Amino acid sequence: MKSKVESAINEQIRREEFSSRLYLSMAIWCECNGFPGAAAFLYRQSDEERMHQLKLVHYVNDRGGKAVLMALEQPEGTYNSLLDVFQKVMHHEEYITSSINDLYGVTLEEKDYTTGNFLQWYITEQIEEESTMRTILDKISLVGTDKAGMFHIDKELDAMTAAAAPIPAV
Ligand code: OFO
Repeated sequence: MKSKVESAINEQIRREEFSSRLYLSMAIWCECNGFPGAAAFLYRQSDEERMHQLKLVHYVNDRGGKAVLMALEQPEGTYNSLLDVFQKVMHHEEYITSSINDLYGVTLEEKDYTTGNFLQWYITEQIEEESTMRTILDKISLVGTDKAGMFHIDKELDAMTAAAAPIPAV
């Protein structure tokens, strides 16, 4: 594996690991602030990000490179509201999408089409995740500060999480 591709993947491993910690931190805030459904959703999302990280780790190692873990910044632990949480989730997912696109760009520059092909999974995953997060964010924005509406959304997030397919082992 070319070193430029290897280090770009290692950067992405760091981002996915940070995503997992960020969503874990958000889940903790939700759990402590009366949103058990949102907490369940974000705990699961944190696990998903860990799976995204591991998938990259195995890929680099299987292709003759070496996955490297890097230092991570401390994720934000305090949020103003559930709206604030999901606005930040959305913003973060948009950032991840653009980082995956940049990584894909590196594989094209380096003519590493095998890795480019592997990254298609992440490109598709980002489309799905952005769409899910946008739907949740729209609903939260719609209810504003209405407590009954917020309660209902939290229940919906709980049901959504319970119905979600198990996270595949990688
Ligand atoms: Fe949606 O963040 Fe991982 O890839």
